[in-house]
Amino acid sequence: QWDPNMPEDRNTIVHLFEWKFSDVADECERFLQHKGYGGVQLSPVNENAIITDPWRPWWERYQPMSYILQTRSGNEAQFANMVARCNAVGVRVYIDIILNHMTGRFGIATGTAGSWADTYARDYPAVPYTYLDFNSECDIYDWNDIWQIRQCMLAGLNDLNQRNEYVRDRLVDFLNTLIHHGVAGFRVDAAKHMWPEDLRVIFNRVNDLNVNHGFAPNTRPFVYQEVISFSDDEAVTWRDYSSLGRVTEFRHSSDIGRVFRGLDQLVWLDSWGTGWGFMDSDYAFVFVDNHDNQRGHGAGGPNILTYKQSREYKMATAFMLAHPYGSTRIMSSFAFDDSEAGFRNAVKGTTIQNWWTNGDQQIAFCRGNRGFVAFTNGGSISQTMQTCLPAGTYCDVISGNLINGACTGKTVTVDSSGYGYVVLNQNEEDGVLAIHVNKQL
Ligand code: QV4
Ligand code: CA
Repeated sequence: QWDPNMPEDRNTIVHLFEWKFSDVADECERFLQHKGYGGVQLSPVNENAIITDPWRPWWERYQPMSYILQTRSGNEAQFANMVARCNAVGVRVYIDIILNHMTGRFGIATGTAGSWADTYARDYPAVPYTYLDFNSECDIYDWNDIWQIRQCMLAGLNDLNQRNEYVRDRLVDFLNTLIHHGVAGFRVDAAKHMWPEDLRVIFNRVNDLNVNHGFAPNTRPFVYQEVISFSDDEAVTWRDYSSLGRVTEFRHSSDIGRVFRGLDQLVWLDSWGTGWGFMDSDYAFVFVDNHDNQRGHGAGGPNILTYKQSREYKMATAFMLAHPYGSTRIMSSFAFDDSEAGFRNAVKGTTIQNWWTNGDQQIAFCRGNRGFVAFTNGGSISQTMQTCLPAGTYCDVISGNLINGACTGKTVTVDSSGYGYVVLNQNEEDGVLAIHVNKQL
């Protein structure tokens, strides 16, 4: 389904890439609940092959050995404890699930739970899977050929056959174990490489979310599928998967990078979303960068912004969270700052109003009568603007925060007609100003 199953006043997932379960639980309790985040995405939690050349790379976690919950992040007991602690403070847990394949092919493999596999023979006794459970031993060389994309080996990884009832049962059992422990949904790795009709059967068979973890009866897991596609002319597009759940919108990642790198003008952001050729907002799962394109893997190329371009990255993240388009995720490498997520929670359910632009690199807009945000990617802003907010003095959550009733950053005083004097100098640390009803002096 398309709803992330978060508490009413929350949204936005934080990807805690490769974090240990005990650290995740601490983070939920100490920071994430207070900063208004709705959930965490974790790296794959089932046993993976131990890769030693190169030594223990991050991507070994994308080479499953079995569905035993034991990885560098912790074991099943630690997993169960973490999910319970996060749910108890209203932070939902989403798991990166690899249904498409098992390991690469390099002879005998040992896993993080001590399991053994013969990767050439495609023998995984810990599941168990044998060669009968896999598709052909072909490589994907033609990315316009749907059959190759789905039935051959992505990056040389042994490709599971999800049409096979035995395989379906193993995958459903795995997902049900995660649901039993209280997860709220799944990031579906390499969804593009599986037939949507097979995924439909698998998702339809998994249990409802666990009511003992605070989910309403009959709640279905949130599903967001990794499908990389930049044009609706490609062999596989978001349309093939949107009836199953949300789909990653990689054009959002690439285009937001272009814009805040200054390769495009902010003025064009008035049609952000379907106006830029993106999929419908209700199906879109969006982010500025992901764990792949942050590392030069996957898609997006040189446009992608990461924490290394800190000013542009922060502005792009602020824009993504200030804009109503899609369901959002940020990376844990992004400095944890409650400002933008608090803004998104405050304006949840409102639309964009009073779009303002100087015609070039400056924009501002209201989110209903609950929030107002201004951006500059060139030149200073210093003028009276319609903020749509009730009269009062508001604390800019970008340059500071409201602490014990005092604002540590800039303030904006709004009159009874909603107008306020907005100052945003081009030499400020962040080219953003954001005020909302929950941060009024
Ligand atoms: C190598 C050769 C192959 C050869 C193979 C033989 O390159 O040509 O056939 O050996 O065994 C690693 C290595 C890769 C190696 C492969 C198999 O990088 O060189 O192949 O293992 O041993 C992550 C990494 C990959 C990594 C993989 C498994 O990004 O580099 O591969 O984990 O460890 C497409 C897809 C999209 C995918 C994206 C990266 O449409 O679905 O590529 N994204 C997801 C994840 C990503 C993950 C995978 C899919 C695979 O987001 O993190 O790949 O689970 O766009
Ligand atoms: Ca496949």
